[in-house]
Amino acid sequence: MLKIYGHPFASFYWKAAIALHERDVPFEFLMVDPAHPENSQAVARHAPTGQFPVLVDGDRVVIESAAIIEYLDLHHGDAPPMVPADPRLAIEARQMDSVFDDYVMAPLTRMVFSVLRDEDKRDPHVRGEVQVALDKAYAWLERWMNGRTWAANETFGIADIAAAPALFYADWGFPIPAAHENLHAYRARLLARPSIARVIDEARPFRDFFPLKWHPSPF
Ligand SMILES: N[C@@H](CCC(=O)N[C@@H](CS)C(=O)NCC(=O)O)C(=O)O
Repeated sequence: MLKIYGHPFASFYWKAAIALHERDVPFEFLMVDPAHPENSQAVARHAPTGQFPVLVDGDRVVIESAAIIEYLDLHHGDAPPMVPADPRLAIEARQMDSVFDDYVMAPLTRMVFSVLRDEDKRDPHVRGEVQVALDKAYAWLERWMNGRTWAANETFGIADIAAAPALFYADWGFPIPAAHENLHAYRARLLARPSIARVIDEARPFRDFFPLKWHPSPF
């Protein structure tokens, strides 16, 4: 059986888990936390900075959420691929996966790391810079989602998988402005999808981990 290292609250683990659920692939979940040092040691061996998700399929180890999703498309489950088989369509899917990872998740992660520092070591400029970055990303995505149901090729896929944790957590820390109706409607569509509702549910017991507590929890 496939093994996957991760943590139920971790956004990039969500990406792999959503793809597994979409493809109805059974897997063994290996929790990366202080109670399971052997799992942390395994991800430290497999991934450059010990980051997860890490997928183990027999002798094959795959790291990086997007690569894991593409690996699952090829080797596990028989749902439509999360990255379209047509390379012309795959461009838009990969483009939007990167947009959500790099311009939504990355600024939010920067804020999280800043807050996790000791108070006297925090950079006071980070919150404003992250707000500016997310304002730009939200405005761009509001235009992009105009007339679209899903983020790429009008088919649920890797772009929406990346969007789910990015928009879920970013909106918690830095609420999407109410005027961005397309983006709000898209986020609601994502959260209603069974594979995504499931990872949100599995993360619920860990909601106190979220360090940007200036807004109420959406759980
Ligand atoms: N580019 C990686 C990012 C993975 C990542 O940042 N994972 C987080 C959890 S969601 C992590 O492992 N954080 C702990 C660490 O970096 O030590 C991917 O797409 O899988």
